[in-house]
Amino acid sequence: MSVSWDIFCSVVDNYGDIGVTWRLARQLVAEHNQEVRLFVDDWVSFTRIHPEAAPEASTQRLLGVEVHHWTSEWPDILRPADVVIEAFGCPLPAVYVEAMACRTVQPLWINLEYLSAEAWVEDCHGLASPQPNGLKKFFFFPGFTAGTGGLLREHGLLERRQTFRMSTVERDAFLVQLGVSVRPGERLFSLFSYEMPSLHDWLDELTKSAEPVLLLIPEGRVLGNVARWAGYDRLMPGDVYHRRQLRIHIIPFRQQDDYDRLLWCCDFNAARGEESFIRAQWAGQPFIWHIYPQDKRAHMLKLDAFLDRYLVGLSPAAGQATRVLWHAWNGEGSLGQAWREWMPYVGELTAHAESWCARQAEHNDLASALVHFHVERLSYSA
Ligand code: TRH
Repeated sequence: MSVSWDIFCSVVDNYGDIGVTWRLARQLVAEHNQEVRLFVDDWVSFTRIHPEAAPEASTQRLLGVEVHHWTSEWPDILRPADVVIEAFGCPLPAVYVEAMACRTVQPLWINLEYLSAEAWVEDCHGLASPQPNGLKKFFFFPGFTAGTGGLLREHGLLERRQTFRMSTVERDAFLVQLGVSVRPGERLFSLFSYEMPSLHDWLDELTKSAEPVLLLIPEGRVLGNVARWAGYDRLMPGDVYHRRQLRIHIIPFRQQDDYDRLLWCCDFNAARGEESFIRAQWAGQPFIWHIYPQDKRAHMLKLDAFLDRYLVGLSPAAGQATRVLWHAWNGEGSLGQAWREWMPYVGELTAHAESWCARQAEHNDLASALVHFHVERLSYSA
């Protein structure tokens, strides 16, 4: 049975909001045969992660998803779908909410929440909040345990990753497309982060690495820090910089599936926010997280909540070195020293990253969990 879904995305900043909703929309169509409309208020961000979108269009069908540019002029002819998702609590248009309440069969209204590894998430996942118009809004939390909605993971993702990794032809062709040439013996790292005042400490350490490192950096907010370290005014895609054991190559921002391939090419990935953080986990290689900063250091609680889960199974020394490194990466502690002290454990972390990935893949994925949630609600109301 094909069910209709409306997903609303208001871009707060950066690419995480649209990154999550676009991936979810695609997956609902491709794997669950659902009819999906995605309403996004920031077309520029959308075209960055999906450059095939026409720059000026207000509505387009892309990979089976009907994508609408959501502006303040809401076309009130649109009938609400069977399932309505407000991503990250974005307020829906008032006329749309009125129309939801008027439907004969009430739509399932879901607030898709931000990702957190904190324990309280399991208690709140799936809770209903009665609304003044008689509808109920359900809170749906992604997460890392069976008691949450799980993580976005496409069917066959890990198998595709494995095939890609085994094929030097595919990998080399992809890197050529990026304009990157790898020298013999180079380890590949990727860096996607926010501004990082202490980045120079890490770059200094990389110049002294035992093996040569090629650091691939998609254009974005961290480039200012890299440019200052390298002694340039600015850096652009295509720029290459070399100092001792470290080569840096700035690459263009690519569509989402290419970002996955980039992660799969690398021995170490630095990710950020929410979406790239999850994708780095599916890459099954050691990674680090630049968490989205919040007031009163609230993000550090979230960071530690994730680490409390992630570090289970590592030796105490590797776990401690990883925690110290992740804190330093997020501005707390000396990054150079933390990197030096973490490096001896890289082998252990490599094996651990793959087993974490396999354990996470045992949980239901987020899109399937949402479809299942809808089916369950239908059977309650039948
Ligand atoms: O961009 P982010 O920092 O996004 C967010 C937002 O700031 C949001 O408001 C905040 O709440 C959230 O973080 C926690 O990081 P994120 O979540 O990793 O999203 C980046 C997206 O960009 C992700 O879908 C991957 C994609 N991407 C590409 O498609 N191509 C690229 O080349 C790169 C580097 C990323």
